[in-house]
Amino acid sequence: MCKTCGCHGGKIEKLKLTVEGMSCNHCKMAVEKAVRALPGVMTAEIDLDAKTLTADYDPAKSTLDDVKRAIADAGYKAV
Ligand SMILES: [Cu+2]
Repeated sequence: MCKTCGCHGGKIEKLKLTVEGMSCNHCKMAVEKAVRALPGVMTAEIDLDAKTLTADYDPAKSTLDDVKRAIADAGYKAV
């Protein structure tokens, strides 16, 4: 069983991405909000100093490409 949401389906995976273009706390919030809005994303956390995003997500609901696209749509670049 999934500890995060209590559901029985899906396998939650972790992803780590470098995000370029963030310079302040507002950028951090914007990227986190965009990624969290995706279906299947449980958590999204930005480390502004390291420029990294870590997230727990269900790859059956959103793919890595979906996450990258959401970041791009918010105005930043995932590498
Ligand atoms: Cu900013």
